[in-house]
Amino acid sequence: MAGILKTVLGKSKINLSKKKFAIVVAEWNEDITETLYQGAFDGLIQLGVKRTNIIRKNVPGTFELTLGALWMAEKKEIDAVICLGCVIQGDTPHFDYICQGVTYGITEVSIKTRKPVIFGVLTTLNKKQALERAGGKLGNKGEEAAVTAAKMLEIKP
Ligand code: DLZ
Repeated sequence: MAGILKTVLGKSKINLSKKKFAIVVAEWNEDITETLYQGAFDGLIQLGVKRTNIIRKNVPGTFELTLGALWMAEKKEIDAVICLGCVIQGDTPHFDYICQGVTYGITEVSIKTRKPVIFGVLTTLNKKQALERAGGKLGNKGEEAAVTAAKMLEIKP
């Protein structure tokens, strides 16, 4: 178990057994985003979330995470949304547009719906950096996203 999850499990007071989470997953760079999904899913389970209270929604690419997140966050029964994607820099400025679009988009969904919408998007210069953050030497950012979602529900007024 990763350090961050252990720390949260040790301190957390919130009972997550009745909380419902949506995980929105981009299909671009699928090998990476599947690992992020596994990290987020396993993290939520270890934090006490019921398997049946985790709803997965796939979208084509990271750019579409915004609308996928909005669809999920607008559902009354969903308490928090986790967005997972991986954008790897190429030869054109496409990377910047996708990253900027999804960053603003997810922020807006969160503010509009007043629900935690977590930014679990890797924005890396190459595949090696992505692999390091998807179950590699730098942990699994999907698991960190799950912890962040749980923390936000804990501090929600
Ligand atoms: C087009 C595109 C490119 C070039 N690179 C990525 C990427 O690295 N990661 C990712 O998640 N999506 C990429 N996409 C697809 C866009 O997110 C989006 O699906 C398309 O531009 C269609 O709106």
